[in-house]
Formats: sequence, C-alpha cells, structure tokens
Amino acid sequence: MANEQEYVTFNEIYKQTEAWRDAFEVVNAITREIAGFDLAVYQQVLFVGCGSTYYLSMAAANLFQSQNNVVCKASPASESILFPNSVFTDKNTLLIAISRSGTTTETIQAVREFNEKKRGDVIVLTNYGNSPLAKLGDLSISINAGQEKSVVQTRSFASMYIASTFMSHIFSGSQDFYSYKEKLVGTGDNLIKTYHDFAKSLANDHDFRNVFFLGSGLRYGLANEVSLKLKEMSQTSTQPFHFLEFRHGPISMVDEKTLIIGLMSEKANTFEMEVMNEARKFHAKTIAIGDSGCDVNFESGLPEEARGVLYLPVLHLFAYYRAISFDKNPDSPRNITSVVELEI
Ligand code: F1P
Repeated sequence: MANEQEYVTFNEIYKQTEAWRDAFEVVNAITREIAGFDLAVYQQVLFVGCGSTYYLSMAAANLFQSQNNVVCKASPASESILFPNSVFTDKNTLLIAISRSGTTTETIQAVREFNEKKRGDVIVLTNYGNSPLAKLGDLSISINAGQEKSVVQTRSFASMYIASTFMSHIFSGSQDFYSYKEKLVGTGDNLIKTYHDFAKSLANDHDFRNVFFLGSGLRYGLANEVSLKLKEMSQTSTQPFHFLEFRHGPISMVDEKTLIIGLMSEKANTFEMEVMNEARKFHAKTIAIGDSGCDVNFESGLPEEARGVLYLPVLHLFAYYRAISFDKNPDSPRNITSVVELEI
C-alpha cells in the first residue's frame, strides 16, 4: 500500500481548484460563442452523460431551467439511444453532451444519432479537446486542467460543473459568474484545508453501515455524484434522495448505524433541517453541509446558484479516506474502468 496521500486521487482532490480556475478561463474566453446559441429557438435543452457526467447533467439541467425559463432535462446517454421517443420530441433541441474522456461509446453514439436525425444543435463539454466526442459538437468546450489519472472523477467533475454553471449564467444574460472566480477558488482552497481532518475522521468512523446523501434542487444531482464517489472508492452502501422524499419510505432504513449527509440549501433550509432532525430522532448521525449554520460551512456569501461546486471537495476527501480506512486503493476501484467502451 502507498502512503495514505500518495495516491494520484489525493492530489486530484486536494489541488482541484487549479482545474476550477481553468474552467473559468476557458468559458470566459468563449462567452460570445456560447451566447450565440439562442435558447428561444429550442423546445428543450437536453443534457446527456454517463455515470458522473449523467449526474452532472442532472445538476446542470436543474440550474439551466431555473435560470433560463426553458424546459431542461437530463438523460443517461444510453436511454436516448435505447428509448429515443421517451427522451426527444420532434421539436428543435439543444443537446449538451458531457464526458470527461470524450470517448464513452454511449455518449458518442447519442450525439451521432442526434446529428443524423437533425434534432438540433450540440454543445460538448469535456476535459479532452481532441477526443472523438469533442469533434461532434457545434461548439466543444474542453477544460484540460481537469484531466485525471484516477479512474474516479473528482476534479474533472468539479471543473465541468463550473463550466456548466458559467454557461447557464451566460445564457441568462448575467455577467456575474466570472467575477466570483477568486471568491469561489479561495473558498474551495480554504474548505479543503479546514475540513481535511474532519473528512478523514468521519471516514475512519466504521460504526455506520448505511450512508444517505440528501439534496434538493441542483443539489440532488450533486448528491447523486458524491454518493457515487463513496460507492466507487469504498464500496460503501449509499443512496441519494431529495430531502422531503426521504420521509416517503427511505427513512425506515434509519438506525444508529446510519450516516446522513445533507447538502443544505438556503432557500429550503427550514424544511431540510426538519428532515435531518427527524432522522436524528431515529438515532442517525447527521452532517449538514452548506454556506453557514452547518457542520461544514463554506462561508462564501456567494449566491446559491453559483456556489454548488463547494459541496464537492470535502465529500471527495471523505470518500477517499473511507477507501484508505478499508485498505482499498482509491485510484483504481474494483470492477470499473475510467471509460466504458462498447461495441454498438
Ligand atoms: C463516465 C464514467 C465515469 C465512471 C466510470 C466509467 O465517463 O461513467 O463517470 O466513474 O469511470 O465512466 P465519461 O464519459 O465522463 O468519460
């Protein structure tokens, strides 16, 4: 076994804000090209990806719709191939295809079929500008500093998430997002340092058997993603839920061996805290993450729609150290590869 911080995943998590910066610069440089897509001509904006990039699609679609008053949805790339009528209408669509590698077969195939059927325009978001997927977009955005050696996506996801957030702001006509760069990066660096030991000691607590991640709005996609990190790196049994959905059945799983991590919003905080309190009555351990008044506090003061990326780093560290605590290799989890390439 390597020393606990010698795995490549550690640096990819710990120094991820370098990739955040790159996302800001790359998108800022092509603001005009992005604004050139007129959302008014599309009946819907569809986001596709696989695994992490599907969860990124979910978070991005939520933000896009709330900022841009256009119907947005997310689909696994595979579903758009297998069940196209459930994903598309015959009306003009803007497809935003997301993939770290740009080589995932399902995502490439989804875009190829979309182009063949002339369903609309395509924006590709990736970390590899020379990838086959990047060549299929009407516009391709590549955040190269988000590239990774690890199988598990951490800084790549964060970098593409920032890019998608920036795009959403550009479409909405807001110039604000770029001005948040230093604050967001500084807060991210600070969070990683401040909560490093906290994440590690939480990971070393082997008393819990089940972990639930709760998140509403754009945080639901992020809850899915951090839950996937924990599954992939440490094979812990974990599930994401929308906050208020948790009462509708899943809460019956809660006992003294349960950890609940809440991605708290500002807007719905009272409702969300009630769910956390209720879970504690059933003996769960709870950790709230949010801008202030939580167990993990960003203290960014940034608008809710701009600070989503801040939920990620501490939970990346948690998943990483959980793997280490079980003597697992976080760089190459069992049964998975960094890209799924299929014969289609
Ligand atoms: C997507 C992905 C990863 C997952 C696994 C297999 O890759 O599903 O999210 O962790 O390693 O590939 P990509 O299309 O974003 O490159």
